[in-house]
Amino acid sequence: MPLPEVETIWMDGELVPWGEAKVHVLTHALHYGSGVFEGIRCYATDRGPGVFRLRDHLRRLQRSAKLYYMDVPYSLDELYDATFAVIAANRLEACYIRPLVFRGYGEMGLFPLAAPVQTVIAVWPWGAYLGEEGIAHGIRAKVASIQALGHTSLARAAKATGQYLNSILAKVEVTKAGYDEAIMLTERGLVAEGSGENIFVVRDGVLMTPPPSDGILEGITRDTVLRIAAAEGIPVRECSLARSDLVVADELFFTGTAAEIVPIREVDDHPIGEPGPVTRRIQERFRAIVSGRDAEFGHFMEYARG
Ligand code: PY5
Repeated sequence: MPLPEVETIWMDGELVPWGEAKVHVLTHALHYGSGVFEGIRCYATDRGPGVFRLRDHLRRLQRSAKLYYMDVPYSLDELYDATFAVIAANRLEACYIRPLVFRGYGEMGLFPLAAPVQTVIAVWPWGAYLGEEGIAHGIRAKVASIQALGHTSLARAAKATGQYLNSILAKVEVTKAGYDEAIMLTERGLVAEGSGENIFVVRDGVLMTPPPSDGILEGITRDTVLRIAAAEGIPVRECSLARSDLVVADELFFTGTAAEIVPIREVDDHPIGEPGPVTRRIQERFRAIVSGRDAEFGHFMEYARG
């Protein structure tokens, strides 16, 4: 992708020019998907670039690494400062942030513990992942035929690169069929999540979302929505959902860092309608938080130190 706005990437402790951030073709992660990553957003605020829940994302990165037997070779504070350094080096106010920790060159077997662990933090301007129109009026979603992998197949709680082969199959399947995003079911047929988003259902004023035990990524936007709901007095239930719960919902929406909060206006060709009042309220509160204008959740915005 051409990124004329971005000049520099943080790689293994240094800022390197965009074109020099390279790896060998025998990098372990390239062959086996042995990497873990994060997706984080930085927003323009009156106090300068503000990163949404940066420490929480970096903690999840460390947990993902642990689940795949990797030690992140940098402390949380080092990664925190590196994130702001690469944002500043590229003179960006708002951007997407992609930390990646992966097994590098040096081992071709499946016992990878001798391979070096490499760390990069890339940033780039990234608009609404499912489109501005989607945020405003909702998108069309479809349940994919490919299932979400369960707890017996891999470490579901990890955000690992290889796990996204599953999401790619779902996303391509529904996109080729003319839909905007895929919904994946568990092996037991329960609703898990989107290809890169968590999912919420509103019915009779109650906000519902599947629990982590149903094999979802514990999304940081999901957690934020649960906290917003508590603050706004919206009743919440974390509970398993069947496919039919989607069709009879009053409102449906996806949450994720790249996507943000995206209403679903149609699921499996059943109309849900224009974004409803609960979705709108949560979208508005989220927008206030990420623009640095929400006193109660002000601590979710993090800024360069010193
Ligand atoms: N579920 C999956 C499978 C995800 O990939 C993501 C995030 C989420 C849920 C939501 O998690 P969070 O709210 O913490 O972002 N997906 C990435 C993102 O940056 C990659 C999308 C291309 O949004």
